[in-house]
Amino acid sequence: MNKNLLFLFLLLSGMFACKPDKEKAESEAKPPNIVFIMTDDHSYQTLSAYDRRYIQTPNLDRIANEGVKFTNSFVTNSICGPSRAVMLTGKHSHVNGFVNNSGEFDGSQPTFPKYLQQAGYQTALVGKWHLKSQPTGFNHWEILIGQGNYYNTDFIENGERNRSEGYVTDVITDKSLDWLEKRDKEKPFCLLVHHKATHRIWMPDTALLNLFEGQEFDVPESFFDGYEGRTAAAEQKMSIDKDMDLVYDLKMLDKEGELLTKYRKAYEGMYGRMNEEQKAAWDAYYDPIIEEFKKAGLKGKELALWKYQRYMQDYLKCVKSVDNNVGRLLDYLDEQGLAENTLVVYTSDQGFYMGEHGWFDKRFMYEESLRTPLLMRFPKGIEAKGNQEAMVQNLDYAPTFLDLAGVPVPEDIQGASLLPLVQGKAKDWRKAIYYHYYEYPNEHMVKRHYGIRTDRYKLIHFYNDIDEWELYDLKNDPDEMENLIEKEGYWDISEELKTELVNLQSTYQDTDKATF
Ligand code: SGN
Ligand code: CA
Repeated sequence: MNKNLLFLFLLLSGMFACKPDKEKAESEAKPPNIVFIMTDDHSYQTLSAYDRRYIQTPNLDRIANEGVKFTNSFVTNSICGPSRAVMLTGKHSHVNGFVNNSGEFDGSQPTFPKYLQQAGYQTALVGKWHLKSQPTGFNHWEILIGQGNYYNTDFIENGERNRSEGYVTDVITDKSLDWLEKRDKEKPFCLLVHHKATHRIWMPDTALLNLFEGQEFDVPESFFDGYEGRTAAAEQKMSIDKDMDLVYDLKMLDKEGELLTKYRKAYEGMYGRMNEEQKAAWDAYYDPIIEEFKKAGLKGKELALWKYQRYMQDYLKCVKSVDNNVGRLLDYLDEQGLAENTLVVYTSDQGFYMGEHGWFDKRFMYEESLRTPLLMRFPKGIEAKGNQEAMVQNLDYAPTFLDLAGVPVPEDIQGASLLPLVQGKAKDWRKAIYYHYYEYPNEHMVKRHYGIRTDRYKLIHFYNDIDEWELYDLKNDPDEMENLIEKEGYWDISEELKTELVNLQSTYQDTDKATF
């Protein structure tokens, strides 16, 4: 070996020899990173760490197995923009001002990304935003326009509009990985990966179209609910049977143009975004189903059940893409030696109905949409694993992130850090949660309501153009089929809950319900 080569060899081997130690020392000294993955409308029923009936999600389950699964995780207002605003601010909708999807988020208010920035974090947001105003508090952002599209969607990147070819769940992950690669590696980071999936109209990746071939999914017991004693439930417009559009939601775009449904045109627009290759794969899968469907001439209950099966097929394939892509992110963290010093969070902006009560969509304070999946894998140093049963809300994410980063949680934040809870150090924890939904009259026609949930009971007041109370015993009636409000023997319980509800409204300063 000549002298120069020997020198180079020694230099390189020296670099490689000391790199792991250097990285180790750095990661020990650095505040933990945060990867906050959120999907849109992903139900806990379709995440196998919670429910194994419909799909296996091994990558999401990995977060649960290596971390904490929150078994009683709820939102405060089950709708997209408002849920996101609650997460960003740690404050209820009436406080952060974004009460329904028609609003515009006041981006001048404090949010957890801003506090983290001030503490030296690099912050980034990739994917769905849905808050109308431009994101604030991020060093980098690339957001979908409104709901975005499943195929070849447009993004706004730091103000500029660009189209990205491909399937949206893959693209959002690619962009997230890209940012992780390019970030300033000297600083801790907080990355928000916010997927469009599994939002309506549940367009699967063409690569996964043949998944679940021939599979029949179990129909929920409450699928043919008659809504007795529940006026608001009876008057919604989110029924699989009556409101799910054959062409738009279920992709029955027949070439003959005979299925002239209300939203056929809208679907044509979405289908039209696909390139020739994507369309060919799409048609190869759906065309035979369309043909068979037209021949079958289904009606009544048979048709409703057929719609349910088609809905599940499409939705679950979207879930599968999410799971695969979460796997890519977790692998990247492993490969880069980042896993140990990173909090990984997986959640959805709310839950969703998979045919329970005959529905799709969300909004109601009933369990399927009040709940949301929540999995957290904590960085080294925080020994937290297994199931956490205390009632937590999306209100708690902001203070948890701040607490983890060593930032004092501001007094006006209404949620609480989950760190003491998961470490078994919480002195006392909430015994009841508060909920308030405002988006009425609007799509799906779910009436305005607010309510309280304890570990056993739920009391809801529907108001605005209706004045009705509902009471459920979640232990004896987990499907919430029987409204007990007028039933003998429940008077004391409902009075106690009403008092507690008023207390919560005063604690959270939600006393003026007529404002919005
Ligand atoms: C869209 C959907 C609705 C959905 C809302 C809110 N219709 O308007 O079905 O309830 O979003 O969803 S669609 O025809 O545009 O798909 S949210 O998750 O963004 O709040
Ligand atoms: Ca949503």
